[in-house]
Amino acid sequence: MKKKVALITGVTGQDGAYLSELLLEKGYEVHGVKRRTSLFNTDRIDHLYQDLHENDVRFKLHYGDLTDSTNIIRIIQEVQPDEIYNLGAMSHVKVSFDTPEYTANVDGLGTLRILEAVRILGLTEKTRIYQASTSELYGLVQEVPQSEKTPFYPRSPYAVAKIYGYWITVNYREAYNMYACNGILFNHESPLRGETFVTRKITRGAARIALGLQDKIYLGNLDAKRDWGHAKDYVEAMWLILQQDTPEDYVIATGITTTVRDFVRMTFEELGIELAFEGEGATETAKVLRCTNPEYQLPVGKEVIAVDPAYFRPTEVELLIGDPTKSKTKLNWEPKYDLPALVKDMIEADVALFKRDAYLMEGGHKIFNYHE
Ligand code: NDP
Ligand code: GDR
Repeated sequence: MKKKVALITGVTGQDGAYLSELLLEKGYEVHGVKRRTSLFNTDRIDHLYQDLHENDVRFKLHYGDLTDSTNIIRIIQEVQPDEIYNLGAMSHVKVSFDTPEYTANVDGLGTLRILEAVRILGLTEKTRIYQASTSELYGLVQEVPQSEKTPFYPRSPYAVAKIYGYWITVNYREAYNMYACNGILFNHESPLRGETFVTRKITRGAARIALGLQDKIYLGNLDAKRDWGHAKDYVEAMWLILQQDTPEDYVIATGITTTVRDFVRMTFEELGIELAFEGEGATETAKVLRCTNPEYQLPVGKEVIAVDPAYFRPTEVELLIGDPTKSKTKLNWEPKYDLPALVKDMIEADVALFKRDAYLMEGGHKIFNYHE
């Protein structure tokens, strides 16, 4: 059978890395779009790299950017993909308030550029397109749990840009009969999660505090509730969405919601550290109540969490909880990781990572750690 060819935008991101692994395991030839950066930014996919001089290279990177139509057209023309996964985005909700126009360009118009390129190149019958839509579209709560039928009410420039991406995908499907689908994915995390998203900020901060490398973690809204899953499970759903007889949109979620505060609690408990929360809003803190892990020397009463209002968002999404009924029944998709398993995976990876830092520091190396 002819090997399938996939093109992934956002290949250097969390999902791009897991999806590349999955597709390579399935025998695909995988092409990724990466941006030119002044330092290497391929840490997450370096283990997949193949020297282009080898035979049968199945993983190839192309320089590109979703803001550049001619570049997108050229790459798609060259690659002639059977499947495109449009994962590239300015994906940080808080940062989108600082860069709203850029976010609209990449996350909104970027989606249009992919769809238009496929149309211009006459590939509408060959190429299937996955659009990385998001639970952020639901924004201000209209109903819970949120399903494919729940109305949208975006609450950030990111979500407004993504809503354009959502609808232009639906429109091209209907107007040009394209196989183009939205995966409305709820938050998904992993050891590869970007360091400034809240889960990773917590797991890496907790690991560093336990190892004596950091004093405390400053966070924003601890009351926000998210439906968190593992990115490994969610990329499987992306692939399934493109393997169906008809193109449709799907919610991908666990159906369970948890506060940021409880994510903090679970992370520290995984390290054998029990926390006591006190105060509320901008004055809330968490201190060590008990530390049962002899490896970590944390005194009782040490403050490890404080709220910094700088992390509050001008408009917040307070509650997300997805209804995955459609994906469970139609795609037969079932996540393998629950939240405790996700927390364990993330904290174990961060402890291992920062033990290496601690070791290097003992040897006299300077390690700088930018944390936001
Ligand atoms: P990441 O932020 O980890 O990765 C984003 C990727 O997009 C990176 O490879 C980044 O490149 C690339 N990118 C950014 N700007 C551009 C641009 N102008 N042109 C081309 N590529 C660009 O995100 P995730 O992997 O977590 O998410 C993947 C997609 O899914 C995103 O579209 C996100 O909005 C969406 N999503 C994510 C969810 C989640 O919980 N993770 C949930 C729902 C949707 P670089 O490495 O150079 O920065
Ligand atoms: P989100 O993820 O905005 O849901 O977008 P993030 O982890 O950034 O925030 C989740 C919730 O935690 C609260 N929060 C903090 N967030 C960050 N980043 N830093 C903090 O210090 C902090 N303290 C509290 C936030 O206010 C928020 O309520 C992610 C991204 O991956 C999007 O691209 C994706 O579309 C959605 O998930 C689904």
